[in-house]
Parts: sequence; structure tokens; C-alpha cells
Amino acid sequence: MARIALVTGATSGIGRATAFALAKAGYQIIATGRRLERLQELQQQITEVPVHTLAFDVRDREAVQAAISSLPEEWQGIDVLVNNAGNAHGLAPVQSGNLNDWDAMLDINVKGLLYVTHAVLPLMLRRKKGHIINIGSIAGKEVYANGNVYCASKFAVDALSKGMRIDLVQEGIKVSEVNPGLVETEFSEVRFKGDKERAATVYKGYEPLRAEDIADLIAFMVTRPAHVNIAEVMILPAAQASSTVVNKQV
Ligand code: NDP
Ligand code: 8X3
Repeated sequence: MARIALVTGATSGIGRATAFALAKAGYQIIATGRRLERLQELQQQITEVPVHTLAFDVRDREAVQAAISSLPEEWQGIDVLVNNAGNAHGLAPVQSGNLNDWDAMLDINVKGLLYVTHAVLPLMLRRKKGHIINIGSIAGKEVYANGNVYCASKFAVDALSKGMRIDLVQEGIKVSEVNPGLVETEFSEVRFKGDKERAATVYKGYEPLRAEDIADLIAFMVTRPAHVNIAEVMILPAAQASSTVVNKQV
């Protein structure tokens, strides 16, 4: 019986690496994101298992439901859902915050995660099994200066992960949360609105995590025996001790 994993935000960074890692672990992949051409590229690059692509914006609840409802019968037995799609938008004190940035972070990181979960859950509930991995952050554990709304969105992911684990335990569905520290992806480019130079400074002077480090962890978590749930993990670069303490050699 084929095992199937749906990964949101598979067009870049952690989600893309997770699609590769889970394919290597034998999962057929449902890869999602907004950028269709990147999904198609990924589909061609993953050769060991079939890949199904779904392009949608997680903010659009009708589009989310339509995408999941469009899955052919043979793709509906989703074993693993990786709720990864998300980003930070801006880094500013609350008194000069941008409302569009605030909407984006809460709509994508919190409501988008909920919409995808709501659409996928019935497919898990009818089989009484499944594993949901939510990508939180160290920012969901510690608030840092100017991180206000991004941190709030990740604190929400932390609360939702705990709540989902409690609600779904009776249904045979595992819920886990992965909380990374600094990972070099397109994250900072998005946060700083395409300013690559500023984004690069975030990862200078130490060795940040790579997307593959998080993907390896997720592959490990979902391949534990049925009776084991690794409920929550924080994963940091060796040079990082907290949100704000990083041993930079610059
Ligand atoms: P990237 O910017 O590299 O990837 C973000 C992914 O999210 C992309 O695939 C993007 O796809 C998808 N996405 C963004 N907005 C939407 C949307 N509206 N609808 C659908 N998909 C969307 O960043 P990361 O890989 O670093 O981030 C992945 C997750 O990891 C996020 O939840 C982030 O908060 C979290 N994280 C990141 C850390 C880091 O340091 N990088 C640390 C801790 C947590 P597309 O644009 O094609 O839609
Ligand atoms: C991403 C890590 O510290 O940039 O969630 O917020 S951080």
C-alpha cells in the first residue's frame, strides 16, 4: 500500500527539502504551493516516487478545499500532512507595523494552516490514522524585538499543535510540532521584501541550519513505529542558543 505525504510550501526551502526527504523515505508526494512552475520542476526532479502537484494559495479557503477535493481516489489516503507554508513579512516595532504584513502573516501562518488541516482531516479521520507535522519556530517560544506579529503567528501554531494533539488523539491521528531556529532559505528574502543583501546578513558569521536538516528530522519523525509520537522538537544551529543569542564570528 502506497504511503502518501502532502507538503505545503513545497516550492522552496524547508518544504521543498521535505518533499525530497519523504520521497527518499518512500512516500508518494503531494506537493503544494502557489508557484506552479516550481511545483512542476519538483515533480520532474523527484524520480523515485509519483508526485502529484496542487497549486493554491493557503489564504483562499475555497481554493484549499477545491484542491484537496480534486485529489483522485488513489491520492486521497494521505498518511502525513506537513503544514509548512508560511513566512515572516517585515520586521518592525508594533507602532510602525504594516497592516498588510500583519494580515499576510496571520492569514498564511495561522488561518492557512487551519484551512489545509480542515480540508485534509476528513481523509485521515475516515482511515483512523495519520500524522500531522506543523512547522512552528523558535519564534513561537520566544518573542524577539520587532518580531511581534510573526512571533504571535508562531505562538498560535504552538497552541494549535497542542490543541490538535489533544483533540485528535482519540482518532488515532498523531500531531507533532517542529520548531526550527535560523535556517537559510528564502525566508529572510521574503521578510525583507526581496532585499537579498539584507537577507544574507541574517546568516553571516556562523553556520545556519540548511533546509535539509529540518527535512531529515521530519523524515525521522514520520518513520517511527506506530506507537511512537515525537510530539515537539526544537532544532537550532550549533551557533544559536536562543532567538537573539547567536555566536557570530563577524
Ligand atoms: P521559504 O520562503 O523558503 O518557503 C516558504 C514556502 O511557503 C514557499 O514554498 C511558499 O510557496 C509557501 N507559501 C508562502 N505563502 C503561501 C501562500 N499564501 N499559499 C501557499 N503557500 C505559501 O521559507 P522557509 O522554507 O524557511 O519557511 C517554511 C516554514 O518554516 C514557514 O512556516 C516558516 O515560518 C518556518 N520557519 C522558518 C525558519 C527559517 O529560519 N527559515 C525558522 C523557523 C520556522 P509559494 O511562494 O510558491 O506559494
Ligand atoms: C524563523 C526564525 O528567528 O527568524 O521562524 O524568527 S526567526
